[in-house]
Amino acid sequence: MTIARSSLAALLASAVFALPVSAETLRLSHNVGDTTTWQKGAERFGELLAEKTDGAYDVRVFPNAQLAGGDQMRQAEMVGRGALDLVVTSAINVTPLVPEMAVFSLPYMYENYEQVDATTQGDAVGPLEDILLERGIKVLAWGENGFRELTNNRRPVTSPEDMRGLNLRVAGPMYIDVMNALGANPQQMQWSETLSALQQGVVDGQENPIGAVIIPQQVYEMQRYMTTWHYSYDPLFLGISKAKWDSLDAETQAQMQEAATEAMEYQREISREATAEGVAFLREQGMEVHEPTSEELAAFREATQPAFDTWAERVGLDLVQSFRDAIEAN
Ligand code: X2X
Repeated sequence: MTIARSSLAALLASAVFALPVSAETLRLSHNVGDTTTWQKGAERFGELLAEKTDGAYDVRVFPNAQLAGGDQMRQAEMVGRGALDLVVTSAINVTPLVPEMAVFSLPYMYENYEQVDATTQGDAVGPLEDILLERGIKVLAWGENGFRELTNNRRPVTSPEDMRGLNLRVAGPMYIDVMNALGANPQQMQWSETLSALQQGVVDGQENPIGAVIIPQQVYEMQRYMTTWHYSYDPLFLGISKAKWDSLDAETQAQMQEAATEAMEYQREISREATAEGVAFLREQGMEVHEPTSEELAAFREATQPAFDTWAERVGLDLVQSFRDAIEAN
């Protein structure tokens, strides 16, 4: 009896010790749907973090900016003051808080992915990471929304003249100026409201990256024409609230950093793959896709130059130059 009882106690004790320490769940907010590469990158981060910390941490992903009441620009500010642990969002959404973040998306800043990587995967982003840290956001890694392409329901767009009078949904303030320079009628709107606005014809069109957003969010079901004009590039970043980061021990920080780097590398890869296969897929779905010639691209670049100049001033000419230097050194 006594023996049985003590072995039962031993059994119970070992069972208790065998249970994993209960995990701390971190909340991660992003502002597009759960079918996107943003979601997949965020989920991959959670898996890797759980793996590397032996289950001490896991991540719950909340799409569609639902933790910020659907307001995609509010997420960064919430992470900054510690109201959210983690965010995956695009640079555009941070421009109200940190105008310098518009540097990536200046019209025709980049021609290709090599130029992009020369900045986002190198030292050029250092000053931006410093500014974000001052605002309470520690950047862990850079991912990719992508080159933003135009879709609309009115007509094929092959020149700046075709843009005149198009009612376009845009994500942020810089794109208002860019679209005005092209003679379109831009309107800032949450992404969470855009799909229904397109469906109901409230706006004629929008612009977003093919692999990360247009295909997974089935924009092709509401839009007939696309122009792959690569007019603006938009990176993502995975960031953590500085307060939360500072509360972690050095080992956990290193594990989290690794998880973030690997997850955003994966996220960039799947976004680029989906984009590369995307135009053929969109044509199969019935979209009419125009891939501009270099002369046509030059016309768009020239027409958007005034918006570039205005926003280069706002961003800071030194920062713009440092990006150009990094691109050229590549
Ligand atoms: O709102 C958009 O267009 C999106 C999803 O690309 C951004 O978050 C900037």
